[in-house]
Amino acid sequence: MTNRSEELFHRAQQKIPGGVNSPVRAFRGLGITPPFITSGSGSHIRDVDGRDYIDYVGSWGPLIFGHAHPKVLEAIRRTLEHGTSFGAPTELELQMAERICDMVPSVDMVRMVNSGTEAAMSAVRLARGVTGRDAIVKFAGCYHGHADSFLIRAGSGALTLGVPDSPGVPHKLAADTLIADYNDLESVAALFATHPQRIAAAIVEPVAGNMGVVPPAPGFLQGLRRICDEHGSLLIFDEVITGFRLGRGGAQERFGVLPDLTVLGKIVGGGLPAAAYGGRRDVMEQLAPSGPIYQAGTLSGNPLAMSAGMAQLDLLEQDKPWDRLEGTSSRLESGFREIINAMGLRLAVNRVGSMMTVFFADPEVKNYSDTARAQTQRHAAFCREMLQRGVYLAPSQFEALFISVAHSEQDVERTLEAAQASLAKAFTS
Ligand code: KE4
Repeated sequence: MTNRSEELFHRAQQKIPGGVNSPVRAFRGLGITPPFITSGSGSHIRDVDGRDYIDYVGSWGPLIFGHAHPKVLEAIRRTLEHGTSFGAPTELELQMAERICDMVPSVDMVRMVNSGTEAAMSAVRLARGVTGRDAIVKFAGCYHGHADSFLIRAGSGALTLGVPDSPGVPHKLAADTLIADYNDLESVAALFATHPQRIAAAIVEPVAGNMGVVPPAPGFLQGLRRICDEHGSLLIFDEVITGFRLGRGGAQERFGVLPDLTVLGKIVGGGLPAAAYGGRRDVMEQLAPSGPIYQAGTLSGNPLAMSAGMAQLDLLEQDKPWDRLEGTSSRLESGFREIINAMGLRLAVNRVGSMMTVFFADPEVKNYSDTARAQTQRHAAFCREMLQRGVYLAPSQFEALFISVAHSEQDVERTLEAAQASLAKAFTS
């Protein structure tokens, strides 16, 4: 039986590479046609064939209050009445800047851009410009978007596609990206010792989300801070996922480590294209037009995106939902652990706040090499079974699932029922 998603996907592949505008959406890891989605409401999405799913992708993290929150939609509608974009300063983007600086502990000044990639790329250029150094340190399995300097053993889609180094990245540029191992301070110290005075910055996901969720080991982030200080390098936290999700001030507040620059995205745009980078005033003021380091963007600070993002940040400030998110997320985690133990399976469940991954690997996954042992085919079978049962998970072992304020106890119980049956199928077929 062909369904409408299959028809649309067949057509899409004629006009869009792989039929998608971002690789992971193609469900290559699952080997099935991706459902084409027509609508979302709260914790649910609906596909073109009318099937309903409990959604744990949430547009890959932005929708911490779920789909189509009335206050977000209303904010966009209100702004829409006056136009869509001016390419000029607006009070809305000033309000967003003031709010980000108020919420994120290390951010004194901030610049809006349109994607996490653009924010991370710009933060790295700023670090290089300020320090006069070319090299950066990133971590195997961490993903900071698709800018050339990052697609070296990247996480997320690149990891899933098994393409650790993307064609098209100039080898000369790749040579300035030094790869360390997450949670391994010795590997970081060794790079700094080998490349004295060359490293502009270390960029890290303070909680890794793109190799699946891998929490920072105790002292890891503090160690990065110390090493960067010792070598006159900047520390960049990529909080595109963790910002505003792990608490009002994100991972830097939760773990008590202040970076020099912070990259933000996803939640800050409320589901519209917006991202940001910010940090120390003395560094940020080096950006044009106040300084010599150039970065620009036609739609940076777009009024509609600012309205959606501010509406979601307002909801966070009013509802302060992080304890509630912790309750829902810990129930999901403990439910998975109970099922896994009852079935005698050796799977790992990694969770920090409302970001979680069930690894089809040994019971402990603490770094990139641990994730590489995951049984991706069994994970894929599990996700296919969950989809059949109306639960929409990231179609890759190397992604996080996101719990939103909209996920109900009923959603969690239904998810756990589906997981019990899906795990049984994945481990018997
Ligand atoms: P975007 O350019 O996709 O807006 O952001 C890049 C980015 C930067 N930093 C972190 C920590 C990120 O997780 C991301 C993007 N995340 C992926 C999913 N893990 C986006 C999904 C996709 O590529 O379609």
